[in-house]
Amino acid sequence: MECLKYFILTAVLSQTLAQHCLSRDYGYGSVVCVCNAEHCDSIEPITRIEKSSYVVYTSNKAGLRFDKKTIKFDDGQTQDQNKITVGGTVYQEVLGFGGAFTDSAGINILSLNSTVQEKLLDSYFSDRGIEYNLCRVPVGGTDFSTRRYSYHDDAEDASLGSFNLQDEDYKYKIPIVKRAAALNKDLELFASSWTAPKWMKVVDFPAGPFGYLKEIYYQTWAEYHVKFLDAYAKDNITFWGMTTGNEPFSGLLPILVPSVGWTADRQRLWIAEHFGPAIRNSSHSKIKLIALDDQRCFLPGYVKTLFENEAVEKYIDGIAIHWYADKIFNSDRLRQTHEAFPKKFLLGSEASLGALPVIIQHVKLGSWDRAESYAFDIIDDVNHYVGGWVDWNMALNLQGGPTYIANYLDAPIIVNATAGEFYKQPYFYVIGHFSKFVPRGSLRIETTHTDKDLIVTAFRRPDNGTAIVILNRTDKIKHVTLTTGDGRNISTQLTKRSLSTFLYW
Ligand SMILES: *[C@@H]1O[C@H](CO)[C@@H](O)[C@H](O)[C@H]1NC(C)=O
Ligand SMILES: *[C@@H]1O[C@H](CO)[C@@H](O)[C@H](O)[C@H]1NC(C)=O
Ligand SMILES: *[C@@H]1O[C@H](CO)[C@@H](O)[C@H](O)[C@H]1NC(C)=O
Ligand SMILES: *[C@@H]1O[C@H](CO)[C@@H](O)[C@H](O)[C@H]1NC(C)=O
Ligand SMILES: *[C@@H]1O[C@H](CO)[C@@H](O)[C@H](O)[C@H]1NC(C)=O
Ligand SMILES: *[C@@H]1O[C@H](CO)[C@@H](O)[C@H](O)[C@H]1NC(C)=O
Ligand SMILES: *[C@H]1O[C@H](CO)[C@@H](O)[C@H](O)[C@H]1NC(C)=O
Repeated sequence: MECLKYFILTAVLSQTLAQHCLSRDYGYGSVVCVCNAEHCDSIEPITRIEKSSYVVYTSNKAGLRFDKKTIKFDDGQTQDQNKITVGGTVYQEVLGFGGAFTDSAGINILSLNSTVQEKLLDSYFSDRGIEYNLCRVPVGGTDFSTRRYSYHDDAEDASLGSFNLQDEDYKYKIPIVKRAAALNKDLELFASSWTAPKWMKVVDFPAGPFGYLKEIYYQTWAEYHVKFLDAYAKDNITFWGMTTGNEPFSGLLPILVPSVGWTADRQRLWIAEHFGPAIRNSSHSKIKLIALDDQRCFLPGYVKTLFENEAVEKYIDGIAIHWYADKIFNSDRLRQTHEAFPKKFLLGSEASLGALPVIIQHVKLGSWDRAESYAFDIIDDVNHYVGGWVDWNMALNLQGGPTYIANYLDAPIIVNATAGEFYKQPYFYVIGHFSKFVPRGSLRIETTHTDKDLIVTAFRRPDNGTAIVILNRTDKIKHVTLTTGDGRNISTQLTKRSLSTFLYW
């Protein structure tokens, strides 16, 4: 009898645990969740609950991951404590959240067996995962490839007669994009180019201060982008958006990242006379064209220069920004940009952790500090008109690669191919606190709060639910009262070093 009880209990426990984090501590402050062929944590699809209750999901340094509690709203008077109110002004629309289908991400995903690959893709895309719905696809190779390449390397030919997708597209990008799209029907994609073929560029060694285009190839480079869209369309992959190219400023610096360098006034000419007309005259004329795709520090100056040209202003739908200089240049630049160009959306198109030269340790398994830096940046961005936030490599190896220029980085999922397992970093959950709960088409809504230690944002979902995300970076428990737009109260404690998403209808 005792024995039977034991077996039933174990069976029941293993059923429940099947969805929970199998945690492992590598000594960097918090834990990773281990996924392998037998086990991977998951999160239930979101379902609407009755008006008398709310749900709160918490992840924290102590090791909670999407810990879910359903609680009744307070009845009657609330205590006098820190107050958060939700509702009032309605701001920008949400475009989506996601990561990038780099060659390196594909290589790492495919280094696992198919059972584990499915778990990884489910974790990112399915309704038992964090439901990524806006992802970036590089046009050709990036520094997260195993070689430098473009789609027309062999011959100088302005007609692009031998333009061809490469093995990397057929192995690491197209099939994985399709599997992801099958898991989330709302997945949308945007494309960004890195480098042009060498022959289109003025000088090309190593990438460097001469990485800009020869003017005779301005039209060719525009048509190259159309050919990319055509080639993917043949494989039934269509794009919601395309940027004017990754990091135009990197192409002016002596760094190895494969790039095309642009000053704002040269790029303005290229967009007005070549890129804009080529795309809008193609069968991809409805695609969103997105300018900048570079650091916040170029705002608002760079786009002001671009939009001095009316044609450019007409062609460009939005502005993409990278996060690498966010600690130095504050988010007021986003507000200024929004106020100057209120019709242009803002999109966070790249972020990653563990970059040189500041940090030598690229991959830090279980770092909560890194998770908090993402949480802060996402909230700070969305509170300054940014409509979407897209991370970089979806999966890297234990070293933070592969990358042919040794530009190793961290990633939300780190793959250990020898063990046949992968590790979900704390910041996988941080992005999930937004991507899972804030669908495309949600609207950011006003919040006010009295405790300046807390970092807060809120959204009205398309199903009229409200999602509120609160970051508690302090080492203190915070007692707060949250009042909804229609006067319901939540008295709650926020655990220290935590990120919580509150949901109610
Ligand atoms: C919420 O709290 C306020 C302030 O204590 C109170 O006036 C109000 O009646 C409460 N709302 C509900 C629905 O209990
Ligand atoms: C993947 O590997 C695990 C053990 O490492 C094994 O149990 C599972 O059957 C494998 N799946 C496939 C599809 O090979
Ligand atoms: C694209 O989709 C069409 C229609 O569903 C299908 O017939 C065709 O085989 C697909 N092509 C590729 C390359 O997947
Ligand atoms: C199509 O191309 C022509 C010729 O380059 C250009 O004048 C026209 O503006 C383009 N159309 C659009 C919608 O950009
Ligand atoms: C990766 O897996 C191998 C083989 O199981 C193991 O020896 C190694 O410690 C693992 N690395 C990490 C960081 O867990
Ligand atoms: C959301 O609320 C609006 C007005 O309050 C209503 O018209 C709409 O049908 C609601 N949508 C859903 C999905 O409940
Ligand atoms: C903030 O930290 C305190 C202390 O651990 C905790 O009680 C509180 O629930 C946290 N707040 C949130 C929103 O998680």
